[in-house]
Amino acid sequence: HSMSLNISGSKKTGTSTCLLKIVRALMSNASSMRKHIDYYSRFSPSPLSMKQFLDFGSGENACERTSFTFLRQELPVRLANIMKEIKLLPDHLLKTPSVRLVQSWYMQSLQDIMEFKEKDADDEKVTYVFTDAVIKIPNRHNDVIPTMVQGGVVEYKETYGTDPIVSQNVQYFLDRFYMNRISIRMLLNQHTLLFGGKVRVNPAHPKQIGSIDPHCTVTEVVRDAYENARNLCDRYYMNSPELVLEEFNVKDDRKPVTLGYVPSHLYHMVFELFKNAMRATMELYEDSMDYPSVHVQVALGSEDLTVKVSDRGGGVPLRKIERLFTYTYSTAPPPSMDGQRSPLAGYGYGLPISRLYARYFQGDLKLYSLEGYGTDAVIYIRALSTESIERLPVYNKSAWKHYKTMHEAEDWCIPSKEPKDMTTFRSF
Ligand code: W6P
Repeated sequence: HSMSLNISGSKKTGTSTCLLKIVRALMSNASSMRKHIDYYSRFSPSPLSMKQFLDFGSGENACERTSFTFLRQELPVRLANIMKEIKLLPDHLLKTPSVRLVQSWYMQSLQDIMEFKEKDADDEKVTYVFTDAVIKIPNRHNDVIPTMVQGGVVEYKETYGTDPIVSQNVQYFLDRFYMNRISIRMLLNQHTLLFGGKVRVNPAHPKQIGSIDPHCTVTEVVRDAYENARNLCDRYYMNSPELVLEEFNVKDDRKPVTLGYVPSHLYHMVFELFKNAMRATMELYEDSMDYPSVHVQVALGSEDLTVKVSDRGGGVPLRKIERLFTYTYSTAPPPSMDGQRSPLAGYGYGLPISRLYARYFQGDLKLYSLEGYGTDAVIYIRALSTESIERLPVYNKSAWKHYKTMHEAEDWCIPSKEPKDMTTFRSF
């Protein structure tokens, strides 16, 4: 803002003075941004519980002013924490164009919010303009995931090969980076949906509190995800496995399982699991006209809500399970029919990101496989809205250590393929 004034206000000065002013403005801007990042990164992010999200957005409680004052502190804290962590990446990675581009997006978004630093929260015009700014931020970051994978994995691999320590650090970083991103988008989205329209109800989902359904019917989301995965499957394989769905509600067996949750997060996870289950099934049974069904069990207990997706697609050996959650492994092109990629293969990092969605509210996503038979994929979600609390990365000494610690030798023996001739030890 001040820069454009400077430029238009210096018409009468020579070109060199004008340029000098621009350069000065840019430099002072960069240094003030550095100060903001240093300042806000010293705060720890404040995790919210599902209950807090719900209480805040319900009835007369919802208040744009309160949301404004919370977000103008919390967004810079979450942005600055992760921006500091980006800077801990190995130098050669930091220098890739992709990582630079992502950094510039974060810088711009932080700057957008810093505009409101000294503004009067009681001025309706201020909160109105803030909400407009909040609406615009997520779009800028739409391509963060493919861009980061491009920079952190593809560009890096091409130039430097695969160092296991670097891969481990990249995995650690991407998990924390994406979790931070999920959390920031959650905050921005809640604010937008609650205050961005004329009324606080989402016309498409009037019973939702922003993106949260206080009574999310789990089987409805499961059926929806199944139908959409099945459509993809039918189009590529000309057939698809059936769904068998069961639910168990410990509290009241006559009532469907519901909970306060973000339906789109649940959908994302279950859709990903269906795609994997269907792909495994179709590729194992190929042209047999009959395919074993995908079984889903939904159970609500006192602590957990569990969703298990079971397929009989032949399973995965234990040794290869971990790599399904690895960003660096899963970007390799998957096996394909007729040279065409299966649409069920997704982007390749669907599983690690689905696990982050599960973990975001203190749940988890695990795979249990019986090689030669099939796979159980299990989503765990906290049943209580007071226990569903955002799980957020924080930039501190202990995070710093993860990047800077010299990884020493393995503290487990390496199994040798050719065991020592045991007769050497014979004492008889
Ligand atoms: C597989 C591999 C997999 C990953 C995730 C979910 C289900 C399945 N089935 O064979």
